[in-house]
Amino acid sequence: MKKVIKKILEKIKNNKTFLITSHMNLEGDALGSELAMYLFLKKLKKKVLICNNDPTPQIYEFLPFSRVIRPSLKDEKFDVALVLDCSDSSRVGKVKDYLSNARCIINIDHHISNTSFGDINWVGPNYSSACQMLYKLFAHHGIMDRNIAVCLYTGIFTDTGSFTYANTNQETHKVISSLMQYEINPHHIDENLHSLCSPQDLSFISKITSSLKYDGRKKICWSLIRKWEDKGFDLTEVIFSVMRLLREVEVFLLFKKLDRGKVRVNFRSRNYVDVNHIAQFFGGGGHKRASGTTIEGSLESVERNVIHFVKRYTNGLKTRKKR
Ligand SMILES: [Mn+2]
Repeated sequence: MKKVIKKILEKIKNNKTFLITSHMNLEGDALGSELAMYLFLKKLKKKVLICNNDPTPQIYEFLPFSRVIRPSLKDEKFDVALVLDCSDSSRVGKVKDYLSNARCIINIDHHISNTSFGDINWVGPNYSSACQMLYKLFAHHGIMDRNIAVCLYTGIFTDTGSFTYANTNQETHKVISSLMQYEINPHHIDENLHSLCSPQDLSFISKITSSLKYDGRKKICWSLIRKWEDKGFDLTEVIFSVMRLLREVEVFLLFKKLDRGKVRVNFRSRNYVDVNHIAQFFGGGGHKRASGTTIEGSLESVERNVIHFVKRYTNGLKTRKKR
């Protein structure tokens, strides 16, 4: 057993009260890992609370026990805070205030940009998802049931783009195969996650995808969004999945205008470009193939600076020709 896994299991064994949290802008891996950890600790008869900065998006309400997640806490004290799928302690938002109520912070994450902010840090950039890391942790303990399996499946499913991204490997499928023993229903999970748009949502998406900017020579595709609409689902992923249909594009970007003169930039790459590296240059981070950052400035100036920088990475890049 890895030393750090042993350390985490010991900390869990020797303590009673736990706080679980994750990053802002919740998605499948954040919520899946939180709820799986909650159920695991409950099985060990621990006192557990989950608290998040943001409300749970509607599409994830099907996850077992999603209703236990709290928007705030009183002045509860905790032995241990578990921060999951979160690269940086500032990304937990207002929950950061409660982290100091814990005597020990355990940081379990797969972002390559993780800042190792915990007292115990298990950072595994080779894992597809935080959920795949938790599978390993729970397996050492021999604890698994259907509800935990549904949560872990959902996190792995969403973070691998339905098992299609480059972070999907043999180990990922082995874990999924083992989770399938618990009679989870992949079709039901997929339906909850992907049958989600109203006709208005679809026209918003089509507005964005019909005004894409595209630099074929530089293998870059991007979109400027002046009025971002928060939906009950992860619209960013939906738009990227449409953009990915473009052949011979390597880097995909979304520029979203936020309040107070800020712009959120999301990056995705297909095969070669390290977008974690690019996002880190602009003060953000994430993974090699998916990352993001928030930059101050007008939409146009941020677009100009970022695209100029991205071109350094795609210049002269030969992408695979369509056969
Ligand atoms: Mn993740």
